[in-house]
Amino acid sequence: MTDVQRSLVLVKPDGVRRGLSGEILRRIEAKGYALAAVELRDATPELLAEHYAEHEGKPFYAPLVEFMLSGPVLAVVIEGQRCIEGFRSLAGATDPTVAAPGTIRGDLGRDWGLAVQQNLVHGSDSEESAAREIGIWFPQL
Ligand code: DAT
Ligand code: MG
Repeated sequence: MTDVQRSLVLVKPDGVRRGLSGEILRRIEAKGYALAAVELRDATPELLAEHYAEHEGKPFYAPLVEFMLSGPVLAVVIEGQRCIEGFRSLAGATDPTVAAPGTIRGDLGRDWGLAVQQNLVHGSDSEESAAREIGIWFPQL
């Protein structure tokens, strides 16, 4: 039995724009996770419709997709022991205002008047989501 997992991480357009890609990768590597793939990408509406399918129809869906199209994202596949849960813990709560200090969103996330979607990172939330999302962003893996 092994708990080695892969997870899809995205540094969202706010993180790339603010020059935080390196800091976010540093935290991932410092935690002990390996980088299996890293690519600066422009998302597309089609790709985001797949990626955020679970949120379709929610009030924040359209602004979320628009934000994700506002600039390049850094798409990353990480690998390590229980890294799905582990990265969620590194990222912190969805809303940067309440994300704990020590987390990516808590330390680096802005909360002055910006919408919740500008929370720097995405991380898969289950093994099923990770497999699905890695297939969307890195079909060759
Ligand atoms: P997470 O990114 O923590 O997994 P999620 O999957 O529930 O959060 O939502 C996906 C993204 O959508 C999230 O990173 C930011 C945005 N979002 C979620 N809830 C929101 C809300 N109530 N208002 C605005 N944006 C929201
Ligand atoms: Mg999510």
